[in-house]
Amino acid sequence: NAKKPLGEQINYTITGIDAGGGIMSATDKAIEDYKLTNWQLQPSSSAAMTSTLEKAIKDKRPIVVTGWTPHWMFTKYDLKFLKDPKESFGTAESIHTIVRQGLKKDEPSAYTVLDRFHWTPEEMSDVMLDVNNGMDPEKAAEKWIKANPDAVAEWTKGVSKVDNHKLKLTYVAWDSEIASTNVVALVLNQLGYDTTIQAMEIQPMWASVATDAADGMVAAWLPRTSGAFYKDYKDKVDDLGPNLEGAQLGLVVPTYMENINSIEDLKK
Ligand code: PBE
Repeated sequence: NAKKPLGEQINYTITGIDAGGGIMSATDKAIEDYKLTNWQLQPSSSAAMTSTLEKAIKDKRPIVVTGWTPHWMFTKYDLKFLKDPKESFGTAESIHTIVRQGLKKDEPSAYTVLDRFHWTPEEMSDVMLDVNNGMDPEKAAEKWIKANPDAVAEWTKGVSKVDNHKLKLTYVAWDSEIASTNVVALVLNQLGYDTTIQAMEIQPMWASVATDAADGMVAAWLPRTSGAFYKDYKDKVDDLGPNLEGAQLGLVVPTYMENINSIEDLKK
């Protein structure tokens, strides 16, 4: 079986996530750029993708998934990004915080915290791993906040408390955004906000902030992944810049697939 070409072994299938994700269109582009003519990208969800990955790893079977960092899967499994010499997935990405245009005036405390919110891929991964291990996302956020008082103090220093003002943050239920949104919401609540967080698809998330239906979101992967949404909505929102730098996207395989190191190798 191991002698068969990789494509035949896995039905020429790349295991993807929800169809709206920027990583899905980037993968379509990679299939084109590298002329992976008989390959197909199978849409599913983040959760289904990681469970398919887990099963393959248990049996040491080959598998190719759409992957990104920060993500707990790199902590839990031995994985590698396939080299992408044609840069179909772009280079390093950042995750930006995007708020509604009136927020600065209406809720200066929330605006300041959202503007200052900034952490590292490692910090985000800590929260993601706890959630993956079964901790409730709110509890995982609380644990992280308790363990990182200096970071939280930097975001909240000198910010006036409020008396139970309502706020709404929207997000997409990717593991990374579950982590960041819960942490930010809890920090805001400690300042007196009553923050609702609401998960939705990527397009409604952008629209919610652009139309003032939500106050903000911390889930804008740029310049590439959510670039199309940014282009559509940039004049109707307030871009507060990166809250995390050094994110990466691509095709990911277990390290035991020793002969597969570049997207080019999928043609072997
Ligand atoms: N992701 C995680 C998203 C952005 C965050 C890589 C799955 C995507 O749009 O593909």
